[in-house]
Amino acid sequence: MMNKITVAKEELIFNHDIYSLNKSHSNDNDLNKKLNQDGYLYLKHFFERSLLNSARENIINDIKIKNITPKSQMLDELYTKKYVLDIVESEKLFSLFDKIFNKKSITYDYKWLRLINQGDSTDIHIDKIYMGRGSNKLLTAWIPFQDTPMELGTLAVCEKSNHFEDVVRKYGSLDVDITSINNPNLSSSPTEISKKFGGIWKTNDFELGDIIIFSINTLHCSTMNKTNKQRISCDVRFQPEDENVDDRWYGPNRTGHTLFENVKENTITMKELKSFWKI
Ligand SMILES: O=C(O)CCC(=O)C(=O)O
Ligand SMILES: [Fe+2]
Repeated sequence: MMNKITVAKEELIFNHDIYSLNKSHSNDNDLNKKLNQDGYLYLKHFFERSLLNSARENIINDIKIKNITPKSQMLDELYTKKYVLDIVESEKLFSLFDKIFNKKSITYDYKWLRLINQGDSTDIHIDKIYMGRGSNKLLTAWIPFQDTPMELGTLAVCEKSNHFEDVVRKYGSLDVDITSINNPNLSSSPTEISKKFGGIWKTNDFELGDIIIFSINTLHCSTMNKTNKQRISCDVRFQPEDENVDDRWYGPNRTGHTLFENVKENTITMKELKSFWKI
C-alpha cells in the first residue's frame, strides 16, 4: 500500500522517500555516541501517558478560559504553568540530559509550546539560526502532548545532517535577529536537501510519551497536519551548565526574538543567501 505523507511542503512516500526513526532507550549507555552519529535520539515511552494526558486537558481548558484564538501559534500564556513545567522541567528529563552531557545540565526558560492546525507544517531548518548565541552543544527535546500519527504533524529529521559541513558552517552562520529575513527556512522540500547534501529523512507515528532529541545543527521539519484536529507539542532546550547561554531564551531578563518576528521590509531572501553561500 502506498502511504503518502506531506513532509514540510512536499509529498513523500513512507518507506520509499522517508523511513522510521532509529529507536533508543534512556537506559542505553551509548546515547551520546548515537546522538553525535545520527543527529538525534528517538526515545519510546519516555514519559508517563497519564502525566501528558492531564497536561493536555489543562492546556485545552485554559485555551477556552483565556479565549485563545484557534489559529496556529505559540501558547506563550501557558508554557509557565505548573502542569507544563512538571513535564518539560521534570527530574526525569534533567537526568536524561545530565547523562547525555555527562555533567549538570540547564534548560532555557522559554518553552516553545505549540498549537498547530490543519494544513500547517514547519519547514526545514536547524535550530541554531534561532538560538545559536550560546552553547553549540544545545539540544532540543520535542514532546507531543497526544498520540501523534504522521498525519497530525510529527517531527522529521534528516539523519546525519549534523555532519553536513556546508549547512552547519554557512546556513548555521545565520542569526534571525541580526539578518533581516522573513523566511529563514533552508527549504520546504526534503528531497532537495537529500539531493544536495545526502542524508535520509526519518519520522514516525509518535505514541504519547515518545520524545525525540536532536542537536542544534540537525536539519528537521514537521509533517503536515492533514487532520481537522489541533496538534499540541512543546519543544524545549537543554545544554551543559558550564557553557555560554543564548540570553534571548534564558534567565529572568530574556528578550525573546529582537528582530525576527517584526521583519517585513528590506529583507534578504533564502534564495539570495543560498546563491551567496553556493549551496
Ligand atoms: O513542532 C514543530 O512543528 C516544529 C518543531 C521544531 O522546529 C523544533 O522542535 O525545533
Ligand atoms: Fe526547530
